[in-house]
Amino acid sequence: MFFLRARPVLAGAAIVPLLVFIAPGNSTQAQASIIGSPWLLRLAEEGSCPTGYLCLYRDAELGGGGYGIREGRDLNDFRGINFNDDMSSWVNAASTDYCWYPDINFSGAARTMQPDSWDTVNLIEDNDIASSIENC
Ligand SMILES: [Ca+2]
Ligand SMILES: [Ca+2]
Repeated sequence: MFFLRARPVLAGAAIVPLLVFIAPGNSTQAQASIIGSPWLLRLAEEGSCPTGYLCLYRDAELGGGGYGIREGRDLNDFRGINFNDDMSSWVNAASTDYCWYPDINFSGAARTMQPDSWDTVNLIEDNDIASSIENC
């Protein structure tokens, strides 16, 4: 006998927090130095990007969660936030240019992310290789 599985119903009243400040005390030492800093947001699964932040997402179409880095801050090594070679889309809601790099410590060919722009699907050759970002 077959049963049709009901589609999950999204409760209209349920409000999913778009942003969650990273609580201190998470896992590794490497993360501990960054986690808890108000300039680094953990983005929810279906997060939007707040003004003044550069947002990096794990999946295409700004999905999969990720991180928001407050304008003016750099991240030289994504391994420290368990995000190395994961980025598949981004939004630059900051007011300055940001660059991302395929290697840590701002190495490799820079890709520019202009203010008020986004890339919902990284090019195949750019997918899942980003390892650092900086104001540029
Ligand atoms: Ca990815
Ligand atoms: Ca890389």
